[in-house]
Amino acid sequence: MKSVTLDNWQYKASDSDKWSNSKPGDTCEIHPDLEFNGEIPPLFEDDNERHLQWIGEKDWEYKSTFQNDGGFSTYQLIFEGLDTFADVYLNGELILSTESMFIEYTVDVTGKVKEGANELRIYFKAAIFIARDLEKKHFKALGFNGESSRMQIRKAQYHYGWDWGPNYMTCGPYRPIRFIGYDYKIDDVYVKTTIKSDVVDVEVESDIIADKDLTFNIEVTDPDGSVENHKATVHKGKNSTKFTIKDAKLWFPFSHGTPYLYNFKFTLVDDKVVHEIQKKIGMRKVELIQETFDDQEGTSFYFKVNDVPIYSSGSNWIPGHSFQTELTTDDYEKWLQLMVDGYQNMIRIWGGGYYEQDVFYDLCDEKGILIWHDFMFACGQYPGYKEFIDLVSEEVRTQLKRIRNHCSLTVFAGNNEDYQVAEQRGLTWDKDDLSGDYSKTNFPARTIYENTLPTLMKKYLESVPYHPGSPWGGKESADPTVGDMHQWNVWHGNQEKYQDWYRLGGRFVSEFGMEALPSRKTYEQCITDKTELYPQSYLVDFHNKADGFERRLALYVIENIKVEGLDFDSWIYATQLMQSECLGYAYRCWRREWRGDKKRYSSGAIVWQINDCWPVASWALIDFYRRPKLAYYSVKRESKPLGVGMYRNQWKKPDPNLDVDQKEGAPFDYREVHYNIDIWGVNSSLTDVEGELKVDVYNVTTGEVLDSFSENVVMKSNQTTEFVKEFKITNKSPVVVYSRVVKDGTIICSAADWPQPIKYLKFPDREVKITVEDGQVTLSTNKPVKGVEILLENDNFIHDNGFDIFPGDGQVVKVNNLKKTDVVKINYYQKGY
Ligand code: BMA
Repeated sequence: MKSVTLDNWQYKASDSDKWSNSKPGDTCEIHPDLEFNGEIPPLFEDDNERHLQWIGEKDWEYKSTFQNDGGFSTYQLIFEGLDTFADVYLNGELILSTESMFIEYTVDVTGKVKEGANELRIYFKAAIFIARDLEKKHFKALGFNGESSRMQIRKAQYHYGWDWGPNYMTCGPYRPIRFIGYDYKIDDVYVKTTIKSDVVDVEVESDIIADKDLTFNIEVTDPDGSVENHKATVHKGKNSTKFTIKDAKLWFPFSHGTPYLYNFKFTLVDDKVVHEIQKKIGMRKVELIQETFDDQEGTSFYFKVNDVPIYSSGSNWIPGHSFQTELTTDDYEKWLQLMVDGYQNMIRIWGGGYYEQDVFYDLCDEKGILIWHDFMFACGQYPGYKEFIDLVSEEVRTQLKRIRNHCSLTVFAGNNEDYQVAEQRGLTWDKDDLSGDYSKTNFPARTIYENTLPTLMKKYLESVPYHPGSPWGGKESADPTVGDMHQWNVWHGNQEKYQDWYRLGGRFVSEFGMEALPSRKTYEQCITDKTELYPQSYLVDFHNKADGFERRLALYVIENIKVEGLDFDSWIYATQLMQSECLGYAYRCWRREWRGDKKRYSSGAIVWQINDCWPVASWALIDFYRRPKLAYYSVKRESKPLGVGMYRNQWKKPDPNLDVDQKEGAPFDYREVHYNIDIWGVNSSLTDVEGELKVDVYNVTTGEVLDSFSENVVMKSNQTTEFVKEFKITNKSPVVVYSRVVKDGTIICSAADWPQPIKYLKFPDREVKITVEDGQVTLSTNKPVKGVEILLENDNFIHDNGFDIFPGDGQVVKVNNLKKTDVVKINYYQKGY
């Protein structure tokens, strides 16, 4: 077998004769190519997006040549991804017409390919016009984000613009195109594993192309490097080879063990090796547990890996760039390492992007990150006519076959929020109708989510759970007691206070979020007119695509944070501190509800969103240039294997002379408010941890310690342990409660609970001291300090930021590559008091 990946591409507009060289590499998209050659201004700068819409309204052509040295009986061209409507010509002859960006197309070109040089030319039609024609022919779909015709075509939906991304309708051969020649081939290989304690039954399903029996060798290298060989005779078509692996090292997410991988080398042998494939395989069993409770409504929703219940703490992942050909292996490596460094064990590939590049899945396997994978439908009313379902089925068949050997795949969901669109836009959705064919209703895509996709999952990837949508479950998709939910009543919806996250949680919150601006450096990189660098400027606003963002950002900042000023730096800090407080709050409240067997009331918090696809103010924890916002760190602190949680309960004494109904909610109920605190510990490790809980209660304004106590605690493994119930705190002064668990003289986890909202607090006479050494910064303070931000001139990775510090417990923060001589500045909440 010989394989050649096409490169050295050239492109031109269909109405021009001038060919230009594409960016070097084997994959292309038209926008980056035009930018590369200076034919357009930088795509992400200023408001250039507004002036570059014409690119998506044109047809474009690509061409490349490849060499055929001959010598084989069969030749194929494999198109891993063409975006989207393409006519493909081999030496002038039409060999393929495509309609889906998500299908991997294979074309037999035996007899069509010449010996020597061959030319491949691809004509890409402007998808936007085809989608609009389809919409006229079929129906005008309802949805959120992008134009309504997007639902008619199988193209990454965020190309239409989203509430965090620009509208760039690109095209091109965005995934590799391979020319292969062979006599015999392993067409497909699928490793199925069945875990029985430490013995694993392995079945290798292979699909062989050959006209005679051949030898099939499987060389298995275990994580320690020992090698085992298995040999079989295989014939044309499907084959099954079975063996067992003893004392298997099982794959676990990094949060609960080691992500061990085995290397499988498959060789097909005639008189010599004719084809070889290698795959990294993790041995694991994954289950979605939806069981009833003895004492609460609904059902659980959590994952077990190798029988271990897993609390999922993680992020939603949108495409890492508006143009995915721009992403390198190094980018993926760094993004996914940020997940691991932030203790986030689950990443959700959201349905408005694309099936990820191979390297994404490879790295999740390697690093031990669980993947929640949506199918590629988002926020819309999709068609359900036969040709559309056939197209989707082919997409799913080719994609599942490509990725199904990856052990990090944990669950597939049918779509993102399409049930929510159906509910909110009044589509017909008779939940008792389980006929499986809804093509005649105005919610035709139910056929896809409840019939087509589960059938294909059963056929190609039965070992991974399927869930019809995200969110899905219960009487409606927002049901907090069944299935997953997207909690957008903070920010969107009725704009609840984030202090109320506690009652807004559910069994598994797969989306919730809060916006913040990225750092000043990020704006300086994408805005050329420096007079525009202020919070309300046209260009700063242009780099925010969220509906009503001005009102919502202002609402949450003004409700919670004392703003130092409306200059750029103060506003950026205020939005970031607010986002950090808001999201930390959510993780803390919900993780408490992971209460052990039969009491796993809340089992996952997946924040919207970890990344951006261009420089923008969004819900991202980390901006496009990979600069973490403060919220990345608050989520990190709440996701650590060991943690302390606190919740401040408040109540008022009943007054027999007061008609509370009349007063409640009004600003004139002046009864005294009383406070007490619950304190608990969380431990996601698989062993109990003992320590000493130490609690100090400070007057925030004076820094005086008003109360202290300590007690021995045991943090039970893989669940929450309640430590202290309703510890009374004074209401005579604003107090912060600082708790930590100490083991062998070291603080193993800590947290602070501040009076809410923090805008009313005062922080006079703070003295924060900072020492810079190679690799670390040490901070100490005379009185409690909130939201300390370390600021560097360069982008060296800081391991913690935006934290609180207390007298006596200085903070040591690691900073990669920090030199003693580097300039390190700090900022903290109300520093300028
Ligand atoms: C969600 C997502 C996205 C969107 C985000 C923020 O519901 O599924 O569609 O970007 O909200 O509005």
